[in-house]
Amino acid sequence: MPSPILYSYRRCPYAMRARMALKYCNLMIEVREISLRDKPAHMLENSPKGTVPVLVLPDQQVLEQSLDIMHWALSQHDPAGWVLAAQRYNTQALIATNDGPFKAALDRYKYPDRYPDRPQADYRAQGEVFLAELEARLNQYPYLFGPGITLADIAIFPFVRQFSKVDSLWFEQADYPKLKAWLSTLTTMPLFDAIMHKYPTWQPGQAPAYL
Ligand SMILES: N[C@@H](CCC(=O)N[C@@H](CS)C(=O)NCC(=O)O)C(=O)O
Repeated sequence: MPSPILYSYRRCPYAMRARMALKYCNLMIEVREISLRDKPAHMLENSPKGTVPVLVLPDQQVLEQSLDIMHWALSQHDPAGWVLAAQRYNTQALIATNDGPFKAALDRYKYPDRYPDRPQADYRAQGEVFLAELEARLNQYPYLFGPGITLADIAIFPFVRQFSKVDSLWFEQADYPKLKAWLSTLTTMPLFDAIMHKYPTWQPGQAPAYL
């Protein structure tokens, strides 16, 4: 049986969360690293909206939202119970805040030239509303919804990581001790290291590379 095919972009936080779940569930997944400026025809045929990640299953079903890919992966195999834990809590609202207002602030903070209406520090302050919410949660437990990782931690940390890297000197001195410890735990997991492997940009006809 052929493997599912993942169109991915290494530095995209949506693709990172999908790769984390796919690697964790331990299936053979073909990874096709793309260039955002030159998207493969096969990817666009399957998902004309042109964002990554996209997962094409052997039965031709196409999953084109990172959260759908995570849920599909965890429905295949979820050894540490990321979904079960997530189902007990209202993780959806926190993920929606991440993907909505926090992501909007992150884009503006990261690319202030594209959003000249306000100074960069205002965008950072907008993002900090979410960081403070996470810090308050992490004051109670090491992960966002308790003592163990849930899908929400994996869905959110790539975006916080990106925020932390916009101005790492600022982040280092910022007063979010629990958030920093959480981010450090997640980014030093062997799983994260594995999904950040560098693949050359995929070309049609190339021998498959696997996650
Ligand atoms: N809602 C989508 C968002 C994915 C997304 O926006 N990915 C960005 C890269 S981080 C992308 O592919 N943008 C298209 C482009 O830049 O051409 C998901 O969750 O998968």
